[in-house]
Amino acid sequence: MYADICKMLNIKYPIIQGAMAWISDPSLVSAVSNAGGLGVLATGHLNADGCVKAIQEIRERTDKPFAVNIMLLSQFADELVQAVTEEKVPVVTTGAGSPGKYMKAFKEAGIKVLPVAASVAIAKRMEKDGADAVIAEGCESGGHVGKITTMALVPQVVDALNIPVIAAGGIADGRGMAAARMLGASGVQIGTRFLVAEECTVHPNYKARIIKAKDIDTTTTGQSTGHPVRVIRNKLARKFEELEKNNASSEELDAIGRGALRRAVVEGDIENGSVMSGQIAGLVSKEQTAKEIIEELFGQYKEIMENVSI
Ligand code: TUI
Repeated sequence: MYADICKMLNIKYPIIQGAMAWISDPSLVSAVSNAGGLGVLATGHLNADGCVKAIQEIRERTDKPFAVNIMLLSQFADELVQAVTEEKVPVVTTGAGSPGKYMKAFKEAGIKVLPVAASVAIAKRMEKDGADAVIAEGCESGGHVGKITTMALVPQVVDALNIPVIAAGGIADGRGMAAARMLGASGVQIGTRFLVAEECTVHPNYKARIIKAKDIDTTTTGQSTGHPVRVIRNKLARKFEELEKNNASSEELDAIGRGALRRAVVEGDIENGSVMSGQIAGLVSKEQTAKEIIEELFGQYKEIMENVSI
């Protein structure tokens, strides 16, 4: 039930903002939390010092609960975990790996842990390791993705687990929220729609590209490296595709990928940078405040639920 996750996380709406490296900073996180959702700080681009500074800034901007995401492929994962446990943040989400070895430290600090899982087997392992809820993320999502769609993944994870499941991937309006609820989800995680929030500090070129995007504009690169990433198709993505077709080594691909997200997010180079985006970008049509986004989403969701018939 959506109400249960609100109670567990002490938030007004069952809407969690997806962590986006370089993008979900204290400005976006505090805006989402102040609007009654759960803002999530991305730390994929930060070390422990940067993370602690960002947590302090969030706390200056909001007294509402927020989360910190630990991207487990980060070279700083160990020190980031230490930082969030010392700071005793209310909630941690994790991505791109299993947080098992950190679970004890999170629990001892009284932190609620919501790992992202992209398959049933990994979701089950996370429940066993002590997760409070699992975020089931379908391959419609932007960034690092698994192989299964949200529609197929969420009900299978719901049936396999006894803890709440948050649906993620391909959700950007009240219809998506209602659909997730029908699949048995206890809440939703939304990234792409919050990319165009007024409080989101991503480069204006990036926002404009998301707003312009059509349904078929994303692709996944890096399949051959074992870390597929969903991005808007551009010059960089085409270069990746070409190299992968020619069996380039993962070192070569990594070298091209390095710094690419920063190039798009900070410098606004949306042709040669990595413009990570979910497939739902085609539905995202205008810039709004985080509060407007959340209230519109929940308003649409409520209207659907009140008028639903067989
Ligand atoms: O983590 C994400 N999305 C991301 S992270 C990111 S930064 C990045 N940049 C370049 C290359 C790679 C990453 C951009 N987007 N989403 C959560 C997510 N987690 N999706 C899938 C998973 C996942 C995958 C494997 C979770 C657990 C897992 O476990 C593997 C295992 O064996 O335990």
